[in-house]
Amino acid sequence: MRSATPELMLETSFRDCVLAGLSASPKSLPCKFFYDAEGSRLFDLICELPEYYVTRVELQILRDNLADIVKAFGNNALVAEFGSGSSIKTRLLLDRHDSLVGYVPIDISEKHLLATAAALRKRYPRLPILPVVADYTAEVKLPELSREPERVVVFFPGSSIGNFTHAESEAFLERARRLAGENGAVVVGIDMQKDLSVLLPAYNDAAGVTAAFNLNLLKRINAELGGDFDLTGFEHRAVYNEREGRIEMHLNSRRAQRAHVAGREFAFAKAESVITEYSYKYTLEGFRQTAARAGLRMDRYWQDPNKWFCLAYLSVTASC
Ligand code: AVJ
Repeated sequence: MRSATPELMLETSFRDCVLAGLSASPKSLPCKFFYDAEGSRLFDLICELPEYYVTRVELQILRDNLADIVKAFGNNALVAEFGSGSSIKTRLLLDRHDSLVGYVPIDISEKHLLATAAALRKRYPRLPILPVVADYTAEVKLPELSREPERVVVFFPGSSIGNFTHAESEAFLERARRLAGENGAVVVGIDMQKDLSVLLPAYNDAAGVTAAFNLNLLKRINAELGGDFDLTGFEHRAVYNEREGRIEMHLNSRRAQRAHVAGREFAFAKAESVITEYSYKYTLEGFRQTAARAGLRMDRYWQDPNKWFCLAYLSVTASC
């Protein structure tokens, strides 16, 4: 039997997820498929936008508290990062940490991951860099190490945990806890609830980059799944759902229309919305409770002076 390549498996699941999402009511498309080459390029642009405070503020928290954060990791720690991308934030930590026994970047994009790993090996010749190609929304295993770590730290910056519902976050944190194991820790970036005058522009930027990022999902469906979406027939909308504490990104149909994907037809009413992304915003107490339900104790956290963002250090409490 021939085994499918990861790319083929991803394609199948992209198709299945899109067909399932467009068949549901209300319609939705999964945000994890934003990041093709163009989507990743647009996301990098988002991170540079004056309105998108998230990346900048988290980097500032890391810079301002580096010594403290590194100390919290302890000696001989292994850092495993979910969705490592270019590992920009982690470089700050790796720059300062001689006592790491290894760095395990985990990412779904093999090409990007291996290029990053090669660059990191050049920069940190003595540090074992052990990349793992995996989808962190599923179970992940750590590679064998020559030196046993004293602590496994699962690092998940960027507030991507905000894409998960509270129930999904809890399940995700449980998996992270199992990966970290006894004596381990999970260090996670979370975006805080804040004034809408700050929050809304971050997802409705004046230059329209977020709109392009959102619409790129339809472009990707057209290119990869034989879709025929008219990109001018949909508009980007980002709203804050106060009750759920989340930003919701939608693609709204400007008129009644039909579109085809992989040979199937879908009808859109005028003003009908397709949900493309949730971005949950937390309170400290709310996140503390989610973590606790996953067997993790928020021992400490670091924030910017405005308290817009939070890097939380969660210790494994429950036995694994
Ligand atoms: C990568 C999930 C953290 O929710 O802020 C940015 C994605 N979407 N602008 C976020 C995103 C629109 C981002 N995360």
